[in-house]
Amino acid sequence: MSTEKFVRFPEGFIWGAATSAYQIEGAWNEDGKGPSIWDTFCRIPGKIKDGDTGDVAADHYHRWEEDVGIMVELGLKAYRFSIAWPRIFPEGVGEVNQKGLDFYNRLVDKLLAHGIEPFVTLYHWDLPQALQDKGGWPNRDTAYAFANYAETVAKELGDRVSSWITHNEPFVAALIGHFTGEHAPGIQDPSAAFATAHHILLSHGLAAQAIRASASLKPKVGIVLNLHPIHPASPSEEDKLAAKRFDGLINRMFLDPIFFGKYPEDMLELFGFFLPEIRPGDMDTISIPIDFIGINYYTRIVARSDPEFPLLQASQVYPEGNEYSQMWEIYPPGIYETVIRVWKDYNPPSIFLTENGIPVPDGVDFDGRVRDERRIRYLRNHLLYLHKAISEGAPVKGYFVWSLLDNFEWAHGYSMRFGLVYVDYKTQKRIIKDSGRWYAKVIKENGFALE
Ligand code: GCO
Repeated sequence: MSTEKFVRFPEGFIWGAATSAYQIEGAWNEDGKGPSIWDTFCRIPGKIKDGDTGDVAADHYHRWEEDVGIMVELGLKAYRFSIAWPRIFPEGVGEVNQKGLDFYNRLVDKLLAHGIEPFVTLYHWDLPQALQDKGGWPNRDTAYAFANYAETVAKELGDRVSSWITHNEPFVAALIGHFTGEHAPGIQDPSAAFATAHHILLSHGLAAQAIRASASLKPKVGIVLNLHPIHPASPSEEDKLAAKRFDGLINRMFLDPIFFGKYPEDMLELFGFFLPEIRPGDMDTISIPIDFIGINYYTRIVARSDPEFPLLQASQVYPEGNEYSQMWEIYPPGIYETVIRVWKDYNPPSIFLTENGIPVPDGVDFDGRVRDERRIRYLRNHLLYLHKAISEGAPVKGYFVWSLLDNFEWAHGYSMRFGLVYVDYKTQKRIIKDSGRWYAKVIKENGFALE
């Protein structure tokens, strides 16, 4: 008799993988595409490791058919990808570039032909440079330009696509793009960062309205946030306050306006003066009911009081003895903590885990295989905790691995590999890693056996 326990997911659970346009497409100036802020940023010396750019990336713009073939081989039920705004509107607004739309038309048709559900992200950080030249996200007009772009895409794809994500990780676009400056457009100004946060949130609400008004298939609209459990480094009151502040800035600053139509009081006290003008109606637009929330979960944050640290007077610590990847602490219970918290505090109609994954310095073995056992362990342990949240009732409908392919990891360039599929950047050859084979089996069996 087998004593094996099987971790079974709910019937119809949506197993997917995710990518984003700038990280995989390449073809940065083909078929009428305009430059994005990432095209510009990558050309500033010192911004990206080894001077890498997304000019070619994983060449997905040319290899998309092969890539869909790989998705079929893995048995994916869904594929989350983003649309490059500057392919559709090279100038951000104005004339539509039909060739750009056609690329995504072909991709969507092919996915559907194979029964793979497209989850479309409208903004994964590649703002048209032309809009940056007019002030970018700190300029309120960008929110209306985004709604116009969302409407155009929803009219074109909305007869076949039903799952729409307005934004990916507004916290990162706002704070890392405009406060730390490690991401495009590389600005270091707290007012620009909070103006970006507010205008992105506003544009989310405007885009949700535009999608619902223009798509012919009944759309499901959501937004993707990067969320972290925040733990105090010690039980001291100071460190608890530090954790509360981190939680405020990273989590509540985005969750509260979306679900409650207001910014958290403690954050307004700390940063209120950095916010731009909030016009009557803005908070209602931002809190328009959504169909799902997307959670990107990678790691937790351990916080301690740190008077030297700008904005928060709190900083992150990395406790010794814990397990780390090339980028972050590995903390599988955090996926459970995050899902339960979002469910209990915000009660969304449904939840998708829209990203989860790990960078591993993968290499190809002599026999052509990529044995990324560490990634398998990471995914398996996180899925175990996700399963626990689901079995307690959390309405999690699907899970997407970040990422389908190794790709351009922003300021880290090509030095971080997140893929289920290895990409040899010299030849663009793809190899399904052991984790990809493992994930295919999980999808097929709708779960996995616990050894
Ligand atoms: C993000 C982005 C991805 C990253 C991934 C790994 O969540 O930051 O959506 O583009 O590549 O998270 O850092």
